[in-house]
Amino acid sequence: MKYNNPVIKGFYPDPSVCKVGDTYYLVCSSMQYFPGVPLFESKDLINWNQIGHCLTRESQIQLDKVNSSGGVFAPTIRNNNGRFYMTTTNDTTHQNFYVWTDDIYGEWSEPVYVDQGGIDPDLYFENGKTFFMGNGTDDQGIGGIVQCEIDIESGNKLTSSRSIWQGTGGRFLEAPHMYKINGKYYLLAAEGGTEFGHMAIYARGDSISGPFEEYLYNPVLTNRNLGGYEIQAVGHGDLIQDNNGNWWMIHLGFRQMGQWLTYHHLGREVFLTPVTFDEEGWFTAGHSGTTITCFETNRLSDDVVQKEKKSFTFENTEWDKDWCYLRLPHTHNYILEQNKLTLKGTEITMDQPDSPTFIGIRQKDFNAIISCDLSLMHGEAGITLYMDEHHHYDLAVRKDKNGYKVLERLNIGDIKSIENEMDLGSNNQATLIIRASHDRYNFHLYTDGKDIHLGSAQTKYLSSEVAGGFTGVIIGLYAYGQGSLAEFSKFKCEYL
Ligand code: 6LW
Repeated sequence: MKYNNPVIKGFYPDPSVCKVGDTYYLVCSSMQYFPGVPLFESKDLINWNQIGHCLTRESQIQLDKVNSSGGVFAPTIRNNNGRFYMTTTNDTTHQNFYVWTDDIYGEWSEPVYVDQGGIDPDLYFENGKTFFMGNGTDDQGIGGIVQCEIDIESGNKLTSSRSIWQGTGGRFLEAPHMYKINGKYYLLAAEGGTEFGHMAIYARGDSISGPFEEYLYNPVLTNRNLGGYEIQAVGHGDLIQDNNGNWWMIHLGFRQMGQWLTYHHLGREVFLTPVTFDEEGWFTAGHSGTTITCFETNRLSDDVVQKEKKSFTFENTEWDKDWCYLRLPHTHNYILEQNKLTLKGTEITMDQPDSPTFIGIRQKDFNAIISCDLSLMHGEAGITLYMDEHHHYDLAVRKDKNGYKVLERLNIGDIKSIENEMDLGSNNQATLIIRASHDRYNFHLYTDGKDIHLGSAQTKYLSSEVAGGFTGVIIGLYAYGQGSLAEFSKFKCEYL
């Protein structure tokens, strides 16, 4: 059968995967968004269903006023003796911690902190021992992949932190994961940075603490030399073995906007690449060490069909799974109903690293029609295409002393400009429509039976290459201004 990459589209970076019985579980990082760490399950590695989040309570994650692309960094999910563990970093507070649950559909524990610095923590369980590993600097000040043994009940370190591998010399050695396969310890990691130079590398050894022998042909997986190719930045992966004994890598990558448009605005996404071991126990990945859009494989049974949800509405999404808030939401400003959303604005704007009244769903593909009916009582409300506080495009209705108007506002770095506006008179209702393509957003208003084109803006100014950071565009519904009140209905995001 054939399957297409990415297997999870939109801003779902830094994936980690584990398998229990015949079910796979996957987590991603979530930065400044709440709830933190989206959690998915799958029976076949290509169809992933979001079942919740690991960090759903304020007591588990401190996101109040964290910087954009701060907060929750790369997680690892593992299962030991029936208990799930998810470990991650709050990069803003520089804390490494894990949470656990015995019920994957239920709540996760309070955080257990580990006193080892760095990012991208991994947990490895063996013979009653737990090893904690990340990238950073060890107790002697030596950088690299750093490991210690911990007490899994308390998170206390049982040994000092020791640097066990320095990688292959590429910049930003990160994302380490440990596996024991046929008696050898494999250490998988990433180098090159999470941008166009990204790659996956590995080494193996006879002891969990090294020394490790590097794979001769590293990087084992990278698209860094594929100029003009849609899929870029592959790296940061986790290995998983399927029911038939085949190995795969779940890893991040992104889709650039166009052949010669080296920008990406949909965030880092989840890819699946086959991995093959040779007789000596070294493995290769993908199509000659690259990840491609369509893999033809006999590893998945022919009756597995890759499904893709193309239409997202209030009615067919769940507020606590598909939608997210910025940082620490003021929940009393949101009334979430099955087919309606009511928002109350505050003085907090979307231009601040704070928690404006905002609830969003990831943009998952280039071509889309996003529409929503809006009824505004006071203030301002609308749809925003949100990358960060300095990079967002807003299509809004605003009330001022002369009545209501609809406006298109672009925020690109220090340029904040209302590009187009149109009076609605005393009409406080509008259908807002955004038509998205790979390189443009077009802003429309539907009123009095007419589709009015307000204006258009380039997608590239919302890309990571312009805005910086590690997130992707979120389609946000927002209200702004003390006393603002708005009702949203008939939301639809349809991918073409
Ligand atoms: C993450 C690092 C990375 O911690 O991006 O792709 C960082 N790799 O490993 C932020 O998501």
